[in-house]
Amino acid sequence: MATAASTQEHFDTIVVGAGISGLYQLYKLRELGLKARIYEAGSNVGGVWYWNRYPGARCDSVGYTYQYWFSDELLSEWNWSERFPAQPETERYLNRVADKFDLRKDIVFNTRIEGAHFDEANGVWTVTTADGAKATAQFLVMATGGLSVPTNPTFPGQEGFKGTVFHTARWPKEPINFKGKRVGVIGTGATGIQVIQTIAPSVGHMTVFQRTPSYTIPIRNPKYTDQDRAAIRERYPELKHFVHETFSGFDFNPDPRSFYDLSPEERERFLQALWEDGSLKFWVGGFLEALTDKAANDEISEFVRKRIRARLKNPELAKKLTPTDYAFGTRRVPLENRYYEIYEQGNVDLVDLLETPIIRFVENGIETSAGVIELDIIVNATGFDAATGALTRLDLRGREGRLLRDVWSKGIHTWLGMTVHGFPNMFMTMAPMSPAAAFCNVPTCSQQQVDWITDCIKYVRDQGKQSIEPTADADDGWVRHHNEVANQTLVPKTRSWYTGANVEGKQQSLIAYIGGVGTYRNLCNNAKEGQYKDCVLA
Ligand code: N01
Repeated sequence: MATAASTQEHFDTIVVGAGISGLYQLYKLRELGLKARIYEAGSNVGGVWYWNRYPGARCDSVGYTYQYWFSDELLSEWNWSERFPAQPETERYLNRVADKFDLRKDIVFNTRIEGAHFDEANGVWTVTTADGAKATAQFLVMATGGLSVPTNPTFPGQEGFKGTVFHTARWPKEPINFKGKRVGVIGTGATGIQVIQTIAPSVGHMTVFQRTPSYTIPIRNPKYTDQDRAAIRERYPELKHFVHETFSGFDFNPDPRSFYDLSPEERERFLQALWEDGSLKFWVGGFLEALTDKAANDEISEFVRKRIRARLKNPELAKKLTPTDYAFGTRRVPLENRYYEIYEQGNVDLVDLLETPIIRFVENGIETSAGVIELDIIVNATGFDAATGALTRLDLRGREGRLLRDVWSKGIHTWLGMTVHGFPNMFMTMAPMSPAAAFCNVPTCSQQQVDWITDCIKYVRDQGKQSIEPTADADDGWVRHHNEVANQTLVPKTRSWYTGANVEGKQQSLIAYIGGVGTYRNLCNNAKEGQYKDCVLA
């Protein structure tokens, strides 16, 4: 492992973050023969899989599409145990990658980067760690993750609560004993649902504080046998290309037929088959009109609502847990496992915050407009300042000392979601205005972006140039295209982290490019083949 004492060094490239993108980026930079260093705030690799170790954390992507494709040896060695691997397995996988490719020797752990400044005179980036150490590099890759800055609710009286508060994205490594405890969970998104359904059977009593119910899909998660794995491996040579050509980075595409090509009965049968797949295929592998056409979406939303209601005996509960005021698929659709049944098992209460809002935290619990609910533990499953958060909280300054936070406060702009005008030689993964920020199976887009960034760095060096930066027109053009595509869909009409609505004061715009992973990749490839004509090389 690299040590903090050597941080005064100069590197060809500094990478911030040792998650899925950062690890692969380091591997690719080494292939180019560059001197590279990763700085990572955590004590180990894994990024989102290192931080989000809450009970029930599980990948909603099928495991064999949620992996690296660059090494046939790795592909042949790693055995996924089930269709949707739980957090420990994915974390083990990323550790295995770090060990196998000897990546740790160029990673400094337990080191948070607080700022990065571009020195125009010398054409270098200087990064500063939380303890004031500095290092310089020609290129900077912000592999800081799209979902790495947790958002905590700010209710009055929080500091006075005498129990324990956890955020799911900062979960301790030691197991928590919930036995006999009164537990409150705030939030019913993908994370809340996983944690609720997992710990509800073992807590004394649980109170779920729900503001918005989710549309969900029941997960189908068989364990794999050797035979299953052998069959899946046979598909790897094809899959490693195909995932990049799809709409959302999985191993399927939306159906080529229009919703209206089928009769209502045929549609019902088609949707039922997708439903029984027990995966996100129901969301992004059905009719594309689900995301663009209100009437089609209404029918699909009702299909899901009917199945949620049917799971609950208590009509009042069914009403509260069934979303009715937004369109299916315009917020992230969680997979669930016996989520609805836990509300009828006897020790779980649902508080609908639209009816009885939280007034404040008190010493012994949470006070809503209906009175105090006594709690020992509060779990905030309240989400993230997505895509922009990890970048705007830093003192990240480009040319003329311009702070990215200020630049984006007037409107987020990027070129291809990977670079920003005014920030030469700075690249980003999982950042705004690329599918990777929300509408992509993360490893697919992460690898595509890292490959593109690596090629771009190589091009600059091969040309004997020092820096590359998109023009202001390039950013403007990408923003226009991004918005045009976004506005053809129903997604911006719903408030969620996809639109920045979950963070006070955040720019309200669709955070991720929704034109499709394959389309995006083609646009990125065109930029490369066109020799980055939308950029200034100096
Ligand atoms: O966060 P969220 P998440 N008072 O923002 C509620 C990925 N993921 O951590 O919707 C009361 O979706 C909030 O209510 P509302 C996945 O991409 C992946 O669940 O704002 N409630 C909502 O219910 C996902 O989309 C996997 O009305 C408050 C919840 O908290 C993303 O992570 C697993 C509140 C936040 O939901 C984020 O999911 C899990 C307040 N003040 C997650 N503030 C895998 O596949 C917030 N809420 C591995």
